Amino acid sequence: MFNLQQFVQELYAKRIEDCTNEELYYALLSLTQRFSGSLTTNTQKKKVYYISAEFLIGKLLSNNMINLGIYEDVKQQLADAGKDLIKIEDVELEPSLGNGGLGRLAACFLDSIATLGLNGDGVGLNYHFGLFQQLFEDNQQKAVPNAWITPESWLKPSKISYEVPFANFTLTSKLYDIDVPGYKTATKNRLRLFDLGSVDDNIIYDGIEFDKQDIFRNLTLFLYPDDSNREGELLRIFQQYFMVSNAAQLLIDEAIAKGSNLHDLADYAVVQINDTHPSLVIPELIRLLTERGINFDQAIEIVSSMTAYTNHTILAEALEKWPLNFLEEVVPHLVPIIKALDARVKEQYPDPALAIIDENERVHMAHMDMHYGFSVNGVAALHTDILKSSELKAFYDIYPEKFNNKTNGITFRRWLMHANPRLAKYLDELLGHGYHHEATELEGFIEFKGNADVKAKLEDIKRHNKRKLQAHLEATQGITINPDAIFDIQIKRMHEYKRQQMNVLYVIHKYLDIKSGNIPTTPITVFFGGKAAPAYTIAQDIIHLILALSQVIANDPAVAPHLQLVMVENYNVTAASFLIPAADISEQISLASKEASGTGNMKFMLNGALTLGTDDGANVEIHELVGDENIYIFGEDSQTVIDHYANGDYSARAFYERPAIKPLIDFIISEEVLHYGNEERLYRLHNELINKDWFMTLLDLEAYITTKETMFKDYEDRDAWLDKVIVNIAKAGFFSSDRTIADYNRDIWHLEPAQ
Ligand code: 26Q
Repeated sequence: MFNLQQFVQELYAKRIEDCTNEELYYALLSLTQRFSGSLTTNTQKKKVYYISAEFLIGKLLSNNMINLGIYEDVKQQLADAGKDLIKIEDVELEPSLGNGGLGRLAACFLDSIATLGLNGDGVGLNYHFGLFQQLFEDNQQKAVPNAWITPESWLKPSKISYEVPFANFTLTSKLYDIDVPGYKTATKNRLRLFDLGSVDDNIIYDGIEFDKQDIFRNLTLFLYPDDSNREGELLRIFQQYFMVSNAAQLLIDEAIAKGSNLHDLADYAVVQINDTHPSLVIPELIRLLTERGINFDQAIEIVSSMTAYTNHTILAEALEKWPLNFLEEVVPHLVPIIKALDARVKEQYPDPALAIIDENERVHMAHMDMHYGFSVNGVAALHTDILKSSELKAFYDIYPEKFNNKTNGITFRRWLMHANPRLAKYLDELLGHGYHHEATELEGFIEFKGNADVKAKLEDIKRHNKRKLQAHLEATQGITINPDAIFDIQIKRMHEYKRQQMNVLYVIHKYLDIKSGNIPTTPITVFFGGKAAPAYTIAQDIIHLILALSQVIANDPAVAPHLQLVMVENYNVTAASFLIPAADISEQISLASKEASGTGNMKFMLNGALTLGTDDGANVEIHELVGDENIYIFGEDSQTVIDHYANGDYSARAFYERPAIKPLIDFIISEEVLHYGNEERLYRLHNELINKDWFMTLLDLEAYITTKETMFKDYEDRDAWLDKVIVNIAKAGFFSSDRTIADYNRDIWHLEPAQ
């Protein structure tokens, strides 16, 4: 038993009772760092370098204390002194070093790599500002800079520094490390974030605008606030090259230190390329090896045997294709290498679909990865199948052995133990601790189907979590919610393919239905949370509609007691950990074929929410695991959707004309909504839905409404509903990122675990 009182006494010469939450946060930061400092770093010969432009790690205090095995103890000792850990956690600024799923996945993976005792570091950039902070003003999103670095933080400066050559200058990097302790392991790994000393926040003006050309001062200033729409491409290339050149130099140095002669580099290092953002690591490694005396052919062979690529999307606009002349402007020394790689491909495969450099002189980063890496994986079974059968079919035809699926996962340390401690504790009581290390042991929970005591306890826990969310929203946003309502939650980046707009149309349907006298048995609260890329106009319009509509409803006394619409401000990892445990309904309603996997779906299921979703991404696997009875699936399947795109035969207008749909769409530009809204935004969205609707909202709208109504009806049968909840929790074990990482290691990395 560790004595926190004594630690605090030595630090501040006073008792816990007399400390502010801020003082206690810094005490716990220092305590946690002391504990993780005593772990040894993994030293196995071969190491995975998980290179990623994003690591959405979120706040680290509690997560690290859980992994170090001191969380319960510290929480109790604080409580004994009248202090609430939740309030202390408030002091920590969230490192939002990612946009969404891809970045959060990287963070879960680091936790699991360390937990499995594998030798593997994350490598990325030390952005001074994470994803912008979202404010709502005049019912619109406003983006402001989101600082997270404080004088005392998790970042530890290292002595490591590299020279990174660009066309007209060379930059000198500086490496910072963040410790990554595994769950109750004796070893740790690191997140290695490269920075540039000359970066300067004085170049920021007007929100998150800054001078995009001043590379010395802006290189690591901001994470790109961009989820598939982009701007400032040159800066993006500067960032990517800076990241991968540092990573490549680091891995070569570490391998040499362990005895590599570079010809055997693949015995020391394997690189996982997280989407195409780090793809320049391939030509960079080839360049560095040839500089060190290895001939070009051999360098290609070595690099090809140690690089593996993960694809996270089939959206064409998100696949990076850099103009060759941009690369010439930023990294001219890589261009001859890329051209040579392309020439070899063209010689062997004349099919233009396989080229690295296309006829418009654009460099297809994913093509380079597939030709010159040894593994290509999708992130859920359906996604990998679609890659093989359509999006990347030309590559699958020539390299079938490279393709493999790795269904995503989530770390249960953060998304169960930390976010939902009551549920975790209850599962411990019923099942023991085995599932902490082997998550599929949660299956044992199935035995408790039909058990009235267990169901009563689950109701209790959900209610407690709703109250926790209630307090959080009251404190952060001044919003009052009803903890007796059904909580229906859609939280994720704002994007048309995710179809938040379809959910809003349901809310309009429900609003009109209540007005016509159909009062729901239990009040319904629909929550949204999500940021929109600043350049993504329609996504901003959808946020605007949600905010305006929430005012229409709140100000209508006939409806407000029965229906509430809440748009959570600044949705981030911290908000997610309050929202997910409180949910009854998990909205996973993307247009089938478009959501590569989704990982929120897994978090909700684990926390006892039932999924309302399309057969898309990992929903398909959730569906298979829990069975038809325990999930609410609706809508056209992925093949039908793919055919609609191929035939160009979807007509939004034809659906709009249907009597069940027209009044819902037209309500967007009704007097009621316009009273709180902006005419330009609302008319633009209205027009988009009728005349374009690229992501086919209206195709599934009627099925969605029907299925959601069924769900609300089923909610009333508490007994049957809670049986479904039990099945969902019991089957969630498959989605532990420990399983995903074990799969990556078995099929791709082949690392030895620590002894
Ligand atoms: C690209 C070019 C220029 C600037 C930015 C970008 C960019 C940035 C972020 C492109 C894509 C992203 C993020 C993608 C992402 O989060 N994809 C999600 O990955 C999850 C983990 O695999 C999946 O679960 C989601 O389905 C997928 O949407």
